[in-house]
Amino acid sequence: MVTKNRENGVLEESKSKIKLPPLYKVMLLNDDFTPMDFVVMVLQTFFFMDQEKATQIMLKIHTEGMGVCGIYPSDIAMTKVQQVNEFSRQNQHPLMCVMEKS
Ligand code: TYC
Repeated sequence: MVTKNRENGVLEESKSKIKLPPLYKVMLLNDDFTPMDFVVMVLQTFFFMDQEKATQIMLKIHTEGMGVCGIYPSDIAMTKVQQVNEFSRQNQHPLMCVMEKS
């Protein structure tokens, strides 16, 4: 972008001032009780993964303790967290979905 320097009025090339929105990782935490097929279904339903990808991510969470399901702007990330946690509670599972600044 070309802007005028405040001090000397000279036109200068400067970095773009356009700010990208902050992004958040939406993650699932492992627990000992939620069935694996429920987690796979959550990943397919709320994060639009196919069966293979969902199974791969579920197993990663199961072995490593947590895993990233997607990266979104804050309002979308908050909605995903709310929807997944509400859905898990409705189905009597302790599955936890959380978000963290990316
Ligand atoms: N650990 C669970 C089990 O053995 C499966 C599981 C995977 C639970 C991922 C939560 O985010 C999770 N049934």
